[in-house]
Amino acid sequence: MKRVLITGALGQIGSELTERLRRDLGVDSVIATDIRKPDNNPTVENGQFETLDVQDYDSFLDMAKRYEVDTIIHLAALLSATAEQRPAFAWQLNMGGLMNGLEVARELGEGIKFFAPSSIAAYGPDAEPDSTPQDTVMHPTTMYGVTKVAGELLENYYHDKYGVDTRSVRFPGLISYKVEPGGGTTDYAVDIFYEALKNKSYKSFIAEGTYMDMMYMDDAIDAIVDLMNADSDRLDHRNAFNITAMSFAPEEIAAAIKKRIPEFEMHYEVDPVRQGIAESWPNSIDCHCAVDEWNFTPSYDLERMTDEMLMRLEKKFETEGMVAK
Ligand code: VAH
Repeated sequence: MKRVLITGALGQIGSELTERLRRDLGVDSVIATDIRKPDNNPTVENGQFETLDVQDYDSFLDMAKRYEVDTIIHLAALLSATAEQRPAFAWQLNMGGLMNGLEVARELGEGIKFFAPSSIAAYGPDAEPDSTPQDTVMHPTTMYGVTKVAGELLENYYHDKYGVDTRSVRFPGLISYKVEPGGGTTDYAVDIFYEALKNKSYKSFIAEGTYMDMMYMDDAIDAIVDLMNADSDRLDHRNAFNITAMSFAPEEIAAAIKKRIPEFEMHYEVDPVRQGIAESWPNSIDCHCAVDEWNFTPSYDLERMTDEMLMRLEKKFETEGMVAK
């Protein structure tokens, strides 16, 4: 990767990936884009930033050519819960944006690297729920999951037919402190930290006993960079590799927080829509292909992540003047 265009750069993943690539490649080698250009935002202020609607193919192609990029990292998409509320728009944005990105990569010529994330949401309720295999039935029952399976197939098509160097991972739920996620089913595992510090209690919209794969954001960013730098010839499952760092249920992350904040109380007010989405996903996935093909090695487990999140959020609250009770 020498010059990278990132879409959805203001999002939970995009903001941290932009910061990392600016550090690794240099500020002038990263073009961060998103649909809007907010004031006082580090992703906008700390390097090259342009507004881009990924549904506008001509603007997408013009920007990629103008900056002479060799890599496109396409993150602009709706997440699971929002997509379930607006399925038609989710298909239009998630698939229209992805198609435009792949067409831009094809137009730029052979060997352009292209990353767009898939998700554990690509699986459905008829897949083996525990240690779900890399290669198995993919019958998602959410619009988000349908766009993820279709996206994997599209990325493989553009690799096989046009030589676009497409690569992807099936992300689990991602936990971070810098930019809050929006519209996801796994967002409870981020919200709980904010509420634990602000109110010493949390009302979970996901029920006890609901296991989902999760990962701390530092491991997710490392995974994207490692995959994009991996030897292309080793990549059999390029779209898309299962990756995960841990699997837990709400009561387990609550217990980890309670060990550090004894007065913390966990309550439940289950959201049937997001609970239904969560129940259609695996409890845990098998990621040996990522380990074998590009040495995937996460470093945060539940305990280490809990320490990190509480420490980082306490500092964030202090600098932003938020009250941690
Ligand atoms: C979501 N955070 O909840 C995303 C992710 C595996 C979950 O795709 O929609």
